[in-house]
Amino acid sequence: MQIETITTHPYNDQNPGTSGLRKKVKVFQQPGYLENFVQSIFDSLEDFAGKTLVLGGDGRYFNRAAIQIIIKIATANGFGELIIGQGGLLSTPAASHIIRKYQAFGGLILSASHNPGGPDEDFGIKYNVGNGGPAPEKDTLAFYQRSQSINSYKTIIADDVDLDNLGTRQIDGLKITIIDPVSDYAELMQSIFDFPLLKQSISSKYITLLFDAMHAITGPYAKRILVDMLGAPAESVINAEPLEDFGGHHPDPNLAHAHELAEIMFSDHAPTFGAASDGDGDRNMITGCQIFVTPSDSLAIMAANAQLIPAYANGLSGVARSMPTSQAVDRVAASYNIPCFETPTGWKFFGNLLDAGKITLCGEESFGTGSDHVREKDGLWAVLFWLNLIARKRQPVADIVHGHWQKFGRDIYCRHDYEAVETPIANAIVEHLRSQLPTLPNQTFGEYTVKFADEFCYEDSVDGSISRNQGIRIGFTNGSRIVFRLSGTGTVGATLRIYIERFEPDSNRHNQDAQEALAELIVLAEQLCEVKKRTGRTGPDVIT
Ligand code: VG1
Ligand code: CO
Repeated sequence: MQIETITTHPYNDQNPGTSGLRKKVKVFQQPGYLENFVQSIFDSLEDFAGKTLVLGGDGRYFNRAAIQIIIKIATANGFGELIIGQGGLLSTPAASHIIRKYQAFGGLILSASHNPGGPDEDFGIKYNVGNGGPAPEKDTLAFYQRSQSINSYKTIIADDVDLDNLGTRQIDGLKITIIDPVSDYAELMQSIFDFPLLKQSISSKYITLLFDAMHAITGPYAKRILVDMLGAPAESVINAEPLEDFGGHHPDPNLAHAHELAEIMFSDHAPTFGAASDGDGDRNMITGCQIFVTPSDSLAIMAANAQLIPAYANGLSGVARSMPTSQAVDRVAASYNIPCFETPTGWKFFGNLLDAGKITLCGEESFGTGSDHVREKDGLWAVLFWLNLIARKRQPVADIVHGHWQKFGRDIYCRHDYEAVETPIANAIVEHLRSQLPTLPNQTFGEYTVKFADEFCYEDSVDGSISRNQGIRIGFTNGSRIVFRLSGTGTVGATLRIYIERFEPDSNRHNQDAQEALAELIVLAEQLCEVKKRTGRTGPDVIT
């Protein structure tokens, strides 16, 4: 094997965000850019010589080229085996499972998730550790610090590796195994859910379904599991072919971007169940005939009914949600007398709690739910969970949701995103909010009195690590909240996210439109942060 050391110069912008390093493809294509970041990761890790690295991505533009580059750098740095998804493909949850199942040292996942793809769009890379989960903050900080002083990377001179033929081959002492990206994951799903019941419910047409893969990674997974294994008709999976540019759309499963699915689910020929997933397969959107389930409600409903699912029949050890996620799951945890943790945004904060067995289920308002079966959020798992619930409860989605609200009350919830705001303006908004924190408590705005106003600081109960500045929270005496934070996944300017919620115990008022029910808090949020005034915009770019 001929190892080469290539001289390079550092780039100053390789600080991973909420979920890895995400930049425009053109940024990643700069000489040495990807190479520097990968070498910085390897330079920050210890004791991996001869060990296994898992490699795969969501198939977006630059995926294949990046994989070839990484194979060579990983080889030169001394890994002993690479496990790669066929065609360079692995969904994020499948990659997490494969790292765990084959006891790999770690993995590199290539994705910018729900961000658009193509030569002028986004690319991303993140490192997952041996538990299958995203590298914790101390690691991502080390990667960034190393990237600021890196001056060379190691690679080998070799031909590109054939990514398309399954099997194991030896290249200069290195073992490369190309695996089917779906098989191990499908087997895992079969071990969690009641496949015979699902098959029966689908073949009897009690459940009719539509899954929108959004031309992203879950197409092959959904076809194998929903169609081949569970017997759903082939046309149940739409936009099933992964495309490098996701067909020109945002592979973001919400009502705005999964509009093809949304239109059908709110039409008079809607199936009983509809769902979508994102670019890398870790997000999920759940809908039923004429109803959209907010991700926060979905998490709460899953927690409340988990015992109906074979893998969770013995109950949950605890649950967790990210801070901006609604408090719906907290009510379930309180009523079941199990712990509920509040973590910062991003899946990396759930890893320790899952590893320590403190939680079984967790989720985020951003269309993410998962459990201890992997260490990432998992889109198709959530879909199968809901299908299994419908089949067991023999109730349509709308009845399940309304029944849940009746029992626990409804946490009416929405998120407003102002995208690509000029960074100095966004920073000034945050500063402006920060400056008000000391004087907000006890102030009254209409029917809302501020109970607390702070910047969320998280102390990990397992390793004691502290993460500061994780979003601005304003809580009211009646349990309502407004949360503000800047996105850590965007690639253009800054995105301001405003999360708004209000608890409605009265079941006569559960069927309100969220925007109407939250109107007063929405006005108050603007009064506090002045995003419209400061940007000259008239409203948010995306409402979820
Ligand atoms: C967003 C979501 C966050 C999620 C993250 C990664 O981050 O808000 O909840 O964990 O995306 O999801 P941010 O920093 O932009 O708010 V994915 O599907 O992009 O891996
Ligand atoms: Co994703």
